[in-house]
Amino acid sequence: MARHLLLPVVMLVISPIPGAFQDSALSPTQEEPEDLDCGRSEPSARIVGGSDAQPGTWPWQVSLHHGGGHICGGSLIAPSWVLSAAHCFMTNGTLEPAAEWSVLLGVHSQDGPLDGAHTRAVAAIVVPVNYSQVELGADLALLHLASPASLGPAVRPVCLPRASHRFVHGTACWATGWGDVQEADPLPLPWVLQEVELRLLGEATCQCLYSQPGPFNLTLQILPGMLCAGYPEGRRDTCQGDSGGPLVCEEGGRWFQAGITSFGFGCGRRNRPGVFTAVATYEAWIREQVMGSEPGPVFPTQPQKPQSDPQEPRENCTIALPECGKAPRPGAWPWEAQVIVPGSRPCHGALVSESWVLAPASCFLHPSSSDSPPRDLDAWRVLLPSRPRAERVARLVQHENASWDDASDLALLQLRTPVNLSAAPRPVCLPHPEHYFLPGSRCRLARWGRGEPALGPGALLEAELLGGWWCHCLYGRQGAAVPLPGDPPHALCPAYQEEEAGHCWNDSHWSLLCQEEGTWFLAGIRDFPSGCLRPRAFFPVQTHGPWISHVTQGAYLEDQLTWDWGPDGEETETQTCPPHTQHGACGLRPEAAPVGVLWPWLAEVHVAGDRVCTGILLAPGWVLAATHCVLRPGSTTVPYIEVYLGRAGASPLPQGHQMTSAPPLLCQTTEGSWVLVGMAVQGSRELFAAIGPEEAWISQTVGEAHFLPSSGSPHWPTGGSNLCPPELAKASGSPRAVHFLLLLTLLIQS
Ligand code: 4AZ
Repeated sequence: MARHLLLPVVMLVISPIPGAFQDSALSPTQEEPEDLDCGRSEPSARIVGGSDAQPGTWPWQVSLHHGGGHICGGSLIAPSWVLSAAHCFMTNGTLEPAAEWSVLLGVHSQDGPLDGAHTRAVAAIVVPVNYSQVELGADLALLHLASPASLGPAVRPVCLPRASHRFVHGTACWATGWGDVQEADPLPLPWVLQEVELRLLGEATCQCLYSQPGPFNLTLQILPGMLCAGYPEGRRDTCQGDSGGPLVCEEGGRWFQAGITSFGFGCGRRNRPGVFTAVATYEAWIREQVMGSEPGPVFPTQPQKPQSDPQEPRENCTIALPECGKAPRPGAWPWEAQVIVPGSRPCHGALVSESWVLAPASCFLHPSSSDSPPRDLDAWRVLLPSRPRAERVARLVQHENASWDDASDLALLQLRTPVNLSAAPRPVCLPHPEHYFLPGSRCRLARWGRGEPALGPGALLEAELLGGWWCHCLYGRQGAAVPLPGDPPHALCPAYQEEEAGHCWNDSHWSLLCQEEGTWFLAGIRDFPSGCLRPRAFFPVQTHGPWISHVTQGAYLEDQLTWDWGPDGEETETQTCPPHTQHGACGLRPEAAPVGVLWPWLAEVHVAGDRVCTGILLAPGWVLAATHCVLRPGSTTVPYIEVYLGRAGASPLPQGHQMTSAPPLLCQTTEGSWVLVGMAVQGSRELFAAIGPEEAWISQTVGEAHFLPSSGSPHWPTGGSNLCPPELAKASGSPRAVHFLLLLTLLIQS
């Protein structure tokens, strides 16, 4: 991977590519004198999804060091020449000094003493003049060694293909390197060279895959001089640190270097195979650079020319679909796992790969010894859908912050025997850290952890995701910056219908599943301890994607599938959160309000079964309404009153009812909070009684009512204080009667 250093250029050559895209002057059948053998390795027996190579299998593989560490791979093509990728040596369009690089040859494990390996200094680095960035091709470089390598069983050159050489697509070839084993997951000690078998993909197939919108909705143009290798379903691939290394294919008992690891979108992602520099295309350029060097690289004639042209125009274009997150119907979750620990109730988790189940760590933490879980895993069992017998557990890995951070209350359980994935069991998809679940996404709650669910039957558990700004500000701090779409959020807020019940369940046992294009993602776990604050917020799972991938080496992290960001997606300015009360941000209006609720503090006050007037929610227990609406003229007895929250304006009033009072007057502050400034005078839609003069009375009666400071908000009429009704949005709540106390005022009497 290119590093970001800007260094002076010393002894570097940039050279043109003569006839880069055409055949060389040598005819393909013409045999050259071969004073050097190539492409032979000891018969024997990361790269993503690879395994340890045997020493001596890939004797041309070299490691390029800079600043004391491995940066890129390369291949020995002649005693004094190494082939690699241009992007390894370029920073901001400038080549780095050759003197800063060294080449390690004959190395297997890069840990400890490098037995049998030797190092060479680099005399010069040559890069094609037309190289600018990896996506535009010509990503190759030649390193001239200061002194020739000592050839032996562990150090031998690879054969190079002529421009006329045809590699048949579908051929199984091998990529090698010391690169990351997954995105952002370095090869662990002892840094043994990794190998992975990759299939060559025809240009049309590769272009078809890269034309599918992928991460960030991007597509890529595959250019002449590039070749692709891998699988539509991903999972086996090269990754950062493998760049510059070889992709080799065996023909007639010798290994030919078909490609140089160049780039890709991420590593091992679906429909995003690795992109390599097609070495054959650059035969002439390579010959030109090494001219006069003896012995030079060897370009043997292709042993057996394929019968038909493998680059024929018609190739099949089969894109891979997600292998995770498919459910026959909502609620029938094929990843539902129950972990049975003797002596306690089952703990609900989710299958995330063939071998791993994700569940809350709190299920397995002993209350007495909070940080050391019991390790008698022999008796533990995992129940999975459609599996006749319970699975046994081999290992429990807790998140390092599990015991003190609710957002990290996660553990991974490894099954002793991997399960065959089919319709069931099937893993749930996990989001990458940059996933942005769109407001309005269709979600469901699913059981999570131990204990009885606080909600009723499954039908009630449908949920819709609310806007990130609104959710963040409701739970975040006043003035806190709101994460932009694509930055990991701190909370995910689904709006869903709860049972009719006066209680607020505090320690719920739910996870949040969200759907994109029919594929379910585990988006959130355990809601925030939020009392009665609505909507509820879940801890996002996406921040844990790298940890889950690292532990499981194969959990199904899936790219975002819907990208219709709408106006939110265009937002690039940092926004800050409005003022807060003890109940959350006040005066916040949900952007994508479900069921048409625009003003979450508006209440319907139903009086004695016939009249309806507008109320304003000031605090969890208090609604402000106009006296004329509530009391009959001359009467002092309070009639029977019901207050409906979360539906004002969204649903029609019951038959025979009519709204008796006009809506209140709200003004928005510069920070975005809405402030109640007036209540409509009886019979008028234009005249309002100011709230300001009643501040003392309201604040004495309703301790928790939140008043904004009267200065600094030039947006509303002066003459009164500025009352901000706390946001207690029961934004999606079912219409239901709440028998809260009414704050009945004599505020508005004509
Ligand atoms: C890199 O950053 C890199 N999956 C190399 C190869 C691939 C992606 C990234 C292909 O060097």
